[in-house]
Amino acid sequence: AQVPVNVTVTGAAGQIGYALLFRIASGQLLGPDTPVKLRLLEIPQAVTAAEGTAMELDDCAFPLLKGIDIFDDARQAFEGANVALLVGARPRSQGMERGDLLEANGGIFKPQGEAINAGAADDIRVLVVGNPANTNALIAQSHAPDVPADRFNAMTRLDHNRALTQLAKKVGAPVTDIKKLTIWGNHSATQYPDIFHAEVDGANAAQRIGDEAWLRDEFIPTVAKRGAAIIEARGASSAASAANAAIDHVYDWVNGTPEGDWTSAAFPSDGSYGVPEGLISSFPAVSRGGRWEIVQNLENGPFSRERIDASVQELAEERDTVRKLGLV
Ligand code: NAX
Repeated sequence: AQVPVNVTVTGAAGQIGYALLFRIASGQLLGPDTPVKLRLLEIPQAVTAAEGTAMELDDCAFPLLKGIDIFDDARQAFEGANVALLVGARPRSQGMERGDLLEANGGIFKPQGEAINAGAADDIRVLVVGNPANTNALIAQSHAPDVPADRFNAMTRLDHNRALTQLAKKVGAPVTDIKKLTIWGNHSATQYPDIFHAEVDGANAAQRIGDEAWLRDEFIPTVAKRGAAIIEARGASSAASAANAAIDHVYDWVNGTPEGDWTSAAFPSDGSYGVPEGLISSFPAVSRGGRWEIVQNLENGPFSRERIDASVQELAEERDTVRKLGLV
């Protein structure tokens, strides 16, 4: 029998955790032939709630689920981890400045990076979901010097999937007809969803739409502010869609992206497209042999360039802030 893959999930008792764990255990993260063991990390106050979720996971009798362990200690939780989904984070509270938020999250992602460095498996892949995701990933990565930097990703797949559906609705096509969309930059309001290289059933999306006002005033803000719109409508932030995006991201990372298409993922820049090396920025990306590659040689006009640069600038500022705080 195949050796189970150890999947560590932080923030397991939260709302994304609740939507995520059942899908991992059912085989959707790694595929229908891969048994998994779950290692759940929570803060001590939430361990009992995580135990409740574990009881429900037991009650599903998932054939692929080979064990569940619950921890309130990062070192133990990441021991032997092959995949780590870093969902638990410190949310912004009223009156909190960005620097305070980054500092509070540094208190979570620094020790988690150290724990990954100390005990995770050699093939560890880390996806950071907890916000501010890109810079949290940078903090964790910089405290895991023995792990290749490109194993630390941040999630922009939810933004990507949101953009797919908005574009599909606009042109009246199924989402499966849309290819080569890109989210550039930071998972924040400055992100740039780019349709200039996108295709609708093989035809260029931007040309087909031919309406820059729609792009500028509707599409981009709708995608970038979708999280806030969900909170407004649902009274709670995106959870099932965020979990779905995490599943999509890791599945593609491990199994590869389909031929003739790409997706969006944030990982350390190699300097492509003028994004400073090391910043964890979202790119057009294909996965081959278990590694992300940036799609090269895309021509970006001034409309795109300006927006990519603004989001990357924000990432650079976040990095400078955490550098001053001694977190990277
Ligand atoms: P919840 O507040 O429901 O759950 C977070 C859980 O994390 C809580 O159970 C908390 O006890 C736990 N936690 C806190 N500190 C921890 C630590 N040091 N170790 C382990 N667990 C810890 O939030 P939820 O709605 O699940 O969202 C989780 C994170 O995802 C938030 O930071 C949120 O902003 C972020 N999101 C990121 C998205 C993305 O696209 N990248 C989209 C969805 C979501 O907004």
